[in-house]
Amino acid sequence: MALTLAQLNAATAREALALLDGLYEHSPWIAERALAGRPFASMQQLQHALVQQVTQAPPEAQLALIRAHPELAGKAMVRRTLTPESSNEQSRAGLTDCSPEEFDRLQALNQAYKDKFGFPFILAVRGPRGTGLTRQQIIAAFERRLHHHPAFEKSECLRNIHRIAEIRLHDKFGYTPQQGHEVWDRHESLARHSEPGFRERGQLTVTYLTEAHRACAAELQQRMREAGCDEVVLDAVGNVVGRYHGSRAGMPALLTGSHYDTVRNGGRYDGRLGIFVPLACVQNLHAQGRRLPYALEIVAFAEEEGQRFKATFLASRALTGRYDPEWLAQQDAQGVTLRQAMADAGLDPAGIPGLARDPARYLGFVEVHIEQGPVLNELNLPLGVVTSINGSLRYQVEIQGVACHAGTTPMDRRADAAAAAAELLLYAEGRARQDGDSVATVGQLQVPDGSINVVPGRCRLTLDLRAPTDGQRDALAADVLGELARIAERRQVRFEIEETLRASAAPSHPAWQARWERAVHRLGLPVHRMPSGAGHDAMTLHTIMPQAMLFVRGEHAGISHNPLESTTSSDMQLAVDALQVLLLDLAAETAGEPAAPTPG
Ligand code: HGY
Ligand code: MN
Ligand code: MN
Repeated sequence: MALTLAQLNAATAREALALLDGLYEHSPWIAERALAGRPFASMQQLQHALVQQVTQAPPEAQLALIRAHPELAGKAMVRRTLTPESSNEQSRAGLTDCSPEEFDRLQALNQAYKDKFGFPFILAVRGPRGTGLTRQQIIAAFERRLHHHPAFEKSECLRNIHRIAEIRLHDKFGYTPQQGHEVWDRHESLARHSEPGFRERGQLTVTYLTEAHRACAAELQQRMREAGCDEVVLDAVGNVVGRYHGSRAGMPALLTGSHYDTVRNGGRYDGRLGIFVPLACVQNLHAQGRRLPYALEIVAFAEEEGQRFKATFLASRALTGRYDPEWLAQQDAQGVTLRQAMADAGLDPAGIPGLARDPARYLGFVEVHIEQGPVLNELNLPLGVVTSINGSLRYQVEIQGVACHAGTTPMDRRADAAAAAAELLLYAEGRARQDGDSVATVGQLQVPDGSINVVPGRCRLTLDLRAPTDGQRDALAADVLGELARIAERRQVRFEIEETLRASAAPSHPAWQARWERAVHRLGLPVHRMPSGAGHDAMTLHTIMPQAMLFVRGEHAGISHNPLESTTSSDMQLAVDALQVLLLDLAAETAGEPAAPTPG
């Protein structure tokens, strides 16, 4: 019989503790202390209370908790002395069916891990989808984490312990994050489309208007129709736009969405989560035959990452009327122009001006996105509310020195383009550090046609400079570009520089930020407000309409632009729930009903 919140809140302390038995391996003290916070308004609130007990516990108690766990495929499994929960989890992950090689590998990893860290390796083997990791994935995680710093690894073990407890709590409440599972699965399906050279290696790369990109567009159109969108179109720049009509004709619509292109060898959730979460909300409304008073327009933006062509955010800029026709002449690495790529994809640039949205016809823009950073992961919070998106500047630089013999040219006679670039890189790194919250990155650095025995005559590099305000961003850029000139003078090299992106910092609109805060609060979760270091389509829409974003926790310290990018179907479900609350609250507001109070 599934546990209910009412039952848990009404039980005696002893009964309640028994109802939560086994959540944390051999560690009832956590539930016992958390239960002092009853009554709980939601399972998420209970879960956060449990997490807080561990977070606030002294280090030795945290270590004891970790050490209370069995090894994976370890002695306890062999002797069948695992707790019922661990036995269930390890058997579901196939750890009871290891091949001799796998079993030996796991024993060796267990030993090496314990020798290095002094506690057992903890992994939520039910995985981010809750259905279980494969043995290969478990061994790969084991091998990867063996290289971590001890302090980080201890935190990673605690995060996995909380994930194990979360799944066990779901089991006790008979709770299934069903839409979270479906959203998770849709990411897996869309990730099947990847470009040659990456696909064969199991890597995800989808850049603007490639065949893989067009396959994604086709799948997204199908997903939008399946969800119940009344209109689905592929627009002139390749955006997939789904519209779920409202009940009040002529009322401004709510715009939402995110991008479906990726960086090279990127993650599966960057951008795409902000498409599938609102689609899940449309699916709910459609299944209930329910209409919001306003239309909901979901845009799967075709290009945000600026990978194939220099132009970045070009898809959302088309919607804000800031598409620059000169971009059409830009060429990709194979010399294909953007215009040609559009023609090959059957897209007509003549249709682009018509994509500009009239802000008067929209209430605003909301975007759901993975955090792409460590904050929520470290706080053990599934959701965060964005306060502002950092402003950014991007440049392409070519430094020209003199190619000459590596063996005969004395060190004081060189105009070494790569050495100049290296000096600039280190300066930019140090200068950004000075601000504390600025960032500077040289993401691409190459010596075209270089040779091992030739002093580099040319060096190409990119600069990505960001800061919470435009003023701070511009000061950083002025110093970095000034240093480039000084380095060039000193080293007798020349340089050409092209600004390829200038995106202003985008503070969240207070009313829309408050809507997200109310939604997160309504789920019984703490409201954590935070800036976005990453750029998003929301910063483009910001130029013509109010916007605010919701962040979803990433696994693996929130790593992103990396195949390790991950989030759980449980957190995806909470993002769907939060957006659902925002949509229904907005419907009530637009119908003249008072909004719920904004949390502190
Ligand atoms: O680079 C960014 O911040 C975004 O992922 N395009
Ligand atoms: Mn990205
Ligand atoms: Mn993104």
